Amino acid sequence: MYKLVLIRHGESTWNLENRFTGWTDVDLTPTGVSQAMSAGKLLKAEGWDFDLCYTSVLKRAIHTLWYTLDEMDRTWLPVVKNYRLNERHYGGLQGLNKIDMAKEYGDEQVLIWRRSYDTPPPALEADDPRGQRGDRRYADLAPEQIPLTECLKDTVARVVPYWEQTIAPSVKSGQRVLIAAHGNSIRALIKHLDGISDADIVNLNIPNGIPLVYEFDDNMKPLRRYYLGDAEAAAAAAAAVASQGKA
Ligand code: DG2
Repeated sequence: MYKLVLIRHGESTWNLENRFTGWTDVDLTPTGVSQAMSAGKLLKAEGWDFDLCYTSVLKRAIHTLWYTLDEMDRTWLPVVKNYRLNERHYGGLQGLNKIDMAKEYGDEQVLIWRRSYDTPPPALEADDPRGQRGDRRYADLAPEQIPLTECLKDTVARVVPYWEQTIAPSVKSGQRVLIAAHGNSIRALIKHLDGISDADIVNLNIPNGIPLVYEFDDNMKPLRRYYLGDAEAAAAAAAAVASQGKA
C-alpha cells in the first residue's frame, strides 16, 4: 500500500481579509504559521515521516512546508517547487473581497466563480498589474501559458499531468511524499483521484493546515482519504471555507 499526505497552506493574509488570492503571492498570518506548526506536531506525534516534498511557487504554501517540516526536524528534506501546484488563477477577482462580490453579484454567482467546474471568473487584461506575465518565476513559460483566469477544469489540466508524470511515480517508487498546496489545486487533484463528478466537486472544500492522508493500492488506485486529527474540527473548518463567499 502507498500513502501520500496533502496539506493546504495555513491561513494567508488574504484568507484572513477574505480576498480572492489565486496566483497573488501573499504570506501566512500568525494563525497560518501556527496551523502549519500544529500540522507538523501532529504528523510527528502520529509517526509520519517523509522522503520528498512538493509545493507550489507561492510563499504561503512554501512557508507552510517550512514550518511543518521544522516541527518534524525535517527541513533538510528535498523540496520540489512547481507552478503546476499553484492555486487556481482567480483572474479579475484577484484582490477583491469575497463578501463584497457576493453583495454585488449574489451568492449564487460567487459560488459559480468559486466552485463550478468549468465557468472561469472574468479574465484579467494581459497588462493588468495584478497579473503574473512579467514575473521572473514564470520565465520558463510562454506568456500565453501564464493564465489570465482559470476555472477548476483548467487547474485540473495543469495539475493532473504533474501528478501523473512526476508525483505519482515518486510515490510508486517508495518515496514518502508530502505535498503543500492550495484549496483549488488540491480540489483538482482530489477530483481526478476520486473520480468526483463535475456537479459534486462544487461541494468539496479544503480547510487550511490540516494534513489529508491518501492511501493507494499497489496500482495507485485510491483506497481512502481522511484528515489527520479531529475529524469534526476538519469538517467544521471545511464548512467555514464554503461560507466565505456568502453575503
Ligand atoms: C484561495 C481559495 O486560495 O479561495 O485563491 O482565494 O487556498 O491559496 O488560499 P488558497 C483563493 P476559494 O476558492 O476557497 O474562494
